[in-house]
Amino acid sequence: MPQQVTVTEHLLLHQKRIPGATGQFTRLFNEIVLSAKIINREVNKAGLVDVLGFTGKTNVQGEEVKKLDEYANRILIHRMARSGVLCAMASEENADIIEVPHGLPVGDYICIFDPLDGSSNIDVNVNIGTIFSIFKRESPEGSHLLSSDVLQPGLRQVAAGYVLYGTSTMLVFTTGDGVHGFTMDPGVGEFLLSHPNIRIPERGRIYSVNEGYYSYWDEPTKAILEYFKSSDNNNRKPYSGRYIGSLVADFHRNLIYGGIFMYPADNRDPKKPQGKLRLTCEANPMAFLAEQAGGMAVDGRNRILELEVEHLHQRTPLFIGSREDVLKVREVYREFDAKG
Ligand code: FBP
Repeated sequence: MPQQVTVTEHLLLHQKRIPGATGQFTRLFNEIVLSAKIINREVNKAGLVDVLGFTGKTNVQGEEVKKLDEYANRILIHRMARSGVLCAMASEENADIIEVPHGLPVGDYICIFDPLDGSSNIDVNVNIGTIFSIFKRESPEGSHLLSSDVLQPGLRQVAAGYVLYGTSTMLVFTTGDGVHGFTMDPGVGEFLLSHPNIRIPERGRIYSVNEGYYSYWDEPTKAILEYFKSSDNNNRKPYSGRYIGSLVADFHRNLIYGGIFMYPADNRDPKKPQGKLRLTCEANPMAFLAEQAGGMAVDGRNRILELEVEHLHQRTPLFIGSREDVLKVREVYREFDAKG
């Protein structure tokens, strides 16, 4: 029988352990939970209402915007702005930093989000998600917000998480005190604690990558794939290939079963030499979760959470998941670099 602990109760328990905690955090999470419920309701009936397909607009990533993506973005911005605890937001869908509208109360927190991750899967009823990353401003409260307040390295996150709209709807997050999963009970309309203290297996049995891009990869990346597909690896048998095409869904499976998700750099598009995934709203929050669950996340050579953030929509290669598997990736890149 699940422990029937709600997100708010869990956060209040956590808050008690933080000297000087003000409750701002819990209020912010309450808005994330409410946004997730509203988006979940729309996702669940997507085929019945006019939210499938494209809006006809193109976003700052140069991607066509899906109606449900735009809907989720609108809900998150509206709810977050009314949390009373944010001084700024940023979204994968918006070119610039989103300030809290004048007249609404502000606070010290900054939330960066990918409103709907896995957009290529929206119209075909495959798992999608919402990803969020939370920082505290560094410049003095009440002073003019600086871009450096938003462009902080991932290791300065105070919380991160995702909502997975799947067979059940789950909220998985960390506040730097382990990773906890909550499952939506549709009968109650509440996220209830179902997966306390998630730990990712030290080594996995699954590799997750879009092999369709193999010919665009560099030699070390090809060698890494060969390692996971061969019997000459630490498992003494090939890893199993799984790729949903939604980072949240692929990451969540590996978090529970063990394994590695990879979105390497490729030379398909000279404008995107660092691959597709965004550092601020995808790689950093997932890396914080992975490390808090005992796993690891690198760009091939460097720890994702230590990467300098130069701009809001910066992209990065991502190798994330079970510690031993990600260490292998870094080892292969270092061997290639050593050969020069
Ligand atoms: P969106 O946030 O626009 O959905 O892009 C990210 C993403 O969909 C990830 O969820 C997923 O891992 C990846 O792109 C799939 O990319 P590809 O179709 O190139 O394999």
